[in-house]
Amino acid sequence: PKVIRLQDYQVPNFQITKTELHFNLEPTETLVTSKLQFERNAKSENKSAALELHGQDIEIQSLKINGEELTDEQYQVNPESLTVFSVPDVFEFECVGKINPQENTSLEGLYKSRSMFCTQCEAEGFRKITYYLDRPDVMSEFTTTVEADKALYPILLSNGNPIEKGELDNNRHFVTWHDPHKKPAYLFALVAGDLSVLDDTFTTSSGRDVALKIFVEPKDLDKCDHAMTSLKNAMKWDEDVYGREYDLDIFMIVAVDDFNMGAMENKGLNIFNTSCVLAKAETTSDTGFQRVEAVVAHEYFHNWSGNRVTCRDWFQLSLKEGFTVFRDSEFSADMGSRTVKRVEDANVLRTLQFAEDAGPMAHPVQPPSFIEISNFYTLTIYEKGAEVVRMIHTLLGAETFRKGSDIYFAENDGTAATIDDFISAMSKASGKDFTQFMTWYRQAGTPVLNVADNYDAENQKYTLTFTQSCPDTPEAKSEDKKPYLIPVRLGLLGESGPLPLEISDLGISGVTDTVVEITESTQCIEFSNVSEKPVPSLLRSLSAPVKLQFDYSRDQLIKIMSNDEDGFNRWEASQQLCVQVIQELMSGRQSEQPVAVDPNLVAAFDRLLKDDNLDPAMVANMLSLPSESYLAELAEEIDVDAIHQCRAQLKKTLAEELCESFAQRWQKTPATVDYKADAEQIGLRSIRNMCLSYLVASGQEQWFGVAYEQFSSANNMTDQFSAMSALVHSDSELAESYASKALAEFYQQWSEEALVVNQWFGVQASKAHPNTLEQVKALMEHPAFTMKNPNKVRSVIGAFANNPVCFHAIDGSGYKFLADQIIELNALNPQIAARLLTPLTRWKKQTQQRQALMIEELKRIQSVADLSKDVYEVVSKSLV
Ligand code: B3K
Ligand code: ZN
Repeated sequence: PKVIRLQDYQVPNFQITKTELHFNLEPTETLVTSKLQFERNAKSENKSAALELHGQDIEIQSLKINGEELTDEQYQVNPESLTVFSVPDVFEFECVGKINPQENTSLEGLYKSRSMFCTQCEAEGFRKITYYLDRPDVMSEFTTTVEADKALYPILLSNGNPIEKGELDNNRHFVTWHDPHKKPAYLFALVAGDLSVLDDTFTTSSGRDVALKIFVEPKDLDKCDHAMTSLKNAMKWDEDVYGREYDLDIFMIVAVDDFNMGAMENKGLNIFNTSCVLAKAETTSDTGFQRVEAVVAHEYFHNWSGNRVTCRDWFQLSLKEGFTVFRDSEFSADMGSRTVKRVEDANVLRTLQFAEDAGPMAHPVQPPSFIEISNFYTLTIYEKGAEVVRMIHTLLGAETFRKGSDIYFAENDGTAATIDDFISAMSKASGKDFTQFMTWYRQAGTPVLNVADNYDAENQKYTLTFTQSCPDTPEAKSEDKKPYLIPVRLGLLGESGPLPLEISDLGISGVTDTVVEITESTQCIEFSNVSEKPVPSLLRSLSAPVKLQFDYSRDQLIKIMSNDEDGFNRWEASQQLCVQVIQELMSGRQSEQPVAVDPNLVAAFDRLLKDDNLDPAMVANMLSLPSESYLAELAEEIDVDAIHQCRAQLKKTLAEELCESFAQRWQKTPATVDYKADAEQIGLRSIRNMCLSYLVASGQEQWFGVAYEQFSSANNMTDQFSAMSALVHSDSELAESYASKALAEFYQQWSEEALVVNQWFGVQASKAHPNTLEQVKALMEHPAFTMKNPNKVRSVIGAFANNPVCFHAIDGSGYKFLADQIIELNALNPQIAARLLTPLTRWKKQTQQRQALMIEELKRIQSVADLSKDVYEVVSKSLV
């Protein structure tokens, strides 16, 4: 397979001014007629270039130029392209092609999801629909007619506004849509089905009414209210915070069951995975509600950051994704609790993105090359990309950042832009030089920021010495990497509170919180008039996506945990304290000299439980132990069993020793009555369920009964599922009968709700138990399971592959199982296959024995005939 490189970018030889499409929809034989108005691109150097169009799996019925059928000598068809050798400077190209949506299991292009037709074109799916210049810098005005059977597909949708509709012979009908905004083909969408709709309107700041419509299968109409509220909130927020108004008279969302990702921002017609639209108290947990709010907002925000201003090429993907994730994350922070949102984002970044940065697929936020672009919709492009934008926001301040975003939208509206265009706008707004900052876009790997301190009591001076480095990644050696500009937000804690900061070199004084810019490999910051030896609170709110190293004592961590002004760092200190204690248990285990859990941690947790002033959601987060994957991320060599056991041991010890405090906190936190997915109620449910999970972990049977009782009587999914999950994950044999009863009843109750059944699959596939693999195989035989639905695949196979103890079983059974599934999925759905492969590629930090087993399976996958580009790229890079 060919490597595509940023440095090879060339402007297109042609532009397509107008695109007219006609779809005659039939499940196995859809006819697509396209009429495209081409003209040579004035900016192209090749004035006599042949016309080369992208296209795949299309059966050509007819090809015309300016109305004349092409003869066989005038063109050539290859598996992925069509070349017309000689064309005029301006012409109309017409193609009639036949495609088979029914057999399209890749879920890219036009396909069927249950009884409806839908599309997914980003990044390169449009070429499976018709021959086209399928690249984001070719933008065209689309008019689309959809024709189908009227009874089976009463609803026919595409981008823009409906301009004509009518009846046809044979019980067929059609609707024509026109999108006045020029767009690249990846933003094209079409939907046809028997759908119900939730209607609403939004009046924009300039007084225009926009019709809002959410289309779902009739059975799901009662689960659309939250998405609609989230949409309206997002529309208002984008006006208030970014001055961005919606630009069409209609905005539609369609929910489909079979979808590779979360959702897609097609112009005026967003298509969503049902899991990111549907929400109802009884069937959806708090995290589900929050995900719906975030994804609805994310896709809506793309209307400006993505659609009005799109990407020149796919190397600029983070231009729209990083910026839009930053926007949706700030929106969620404004809708709920800012600190809680930051903790959640930091957890994802530090466990998943840092691991990606350290793995074989590590790439910069602007990758220099790829084989298959679908493999680059990554945590690095999205989450690290968002962190990079967040750092710009931190460095510039909200007001200047907004000025920069206004300049960016004004200068690039209606065009396909680059990351450099974005930075240039930020630079114009601020006068700041971003040359060094660009390292964040061009270098892969997670920087390590080491900090040491020194207190000079006599001169009342306190010095922090920062040393930065970045580990080797596939594209560059550590010693060849340039230093980053790292914004470090910090404060100093004294005995009785925050100390005033005086940094004369930087002209800072009189504040207790500030941002310093670290630009050198080694750099000192000197504070004056420091009256006592402080505890530094560093990298507040995770002000940069780096690994911070400071040799904190446990006393210092406890101090930050209880006193810091920055809520994020209080949480962070509680996590580091737990990490230290778990690591201590692990070394005890290794040297066969068991150690006891540090009583200071127990006491700190006890104080937290009794603290009524702290936000309950934050207490729950602070009581939540670092995940096994985060602990693995921190380890030099991963011992999955030790991590699992020591973490479980800590949880059990805390549960036993603080049983009474957990019980008290649980008792005095009322169960919520009328479910609302607001920050207050979510906080209450999270602390209550956190307490219950500890109480169940204590192993006392009375709590199994309590959990079972909560499971059966809960009026919302959060309480019901948390209780069941606590029982399922308990390692006590006594809990087993409660857990299996709950699991059986849960399925009985929810067998008709696909998304709830997925949760039921997931909890069983993530249980750390020797029987889990057998159980997973049994679940794959369950009538509700199918390899063709990505949500099902993720909830069974994906959950298992991210269940460390079971996936890494020392007999290699987990690896072999996953490889078998990848091989099957490679033929069905390459994108999902490649994505699911990730855990198997992370062999470097595993023990020798496991490494060998993992590599063996990777090689087995590599040797499969007809390997998709997607799987080929991931496997081959992970075997280097
Ligand atoms: N832009 C889409 C992602 C499409 C991925 C295709 N492989 C969703 C989003 O980020 O909003
Ligand atoms: Zn996006």
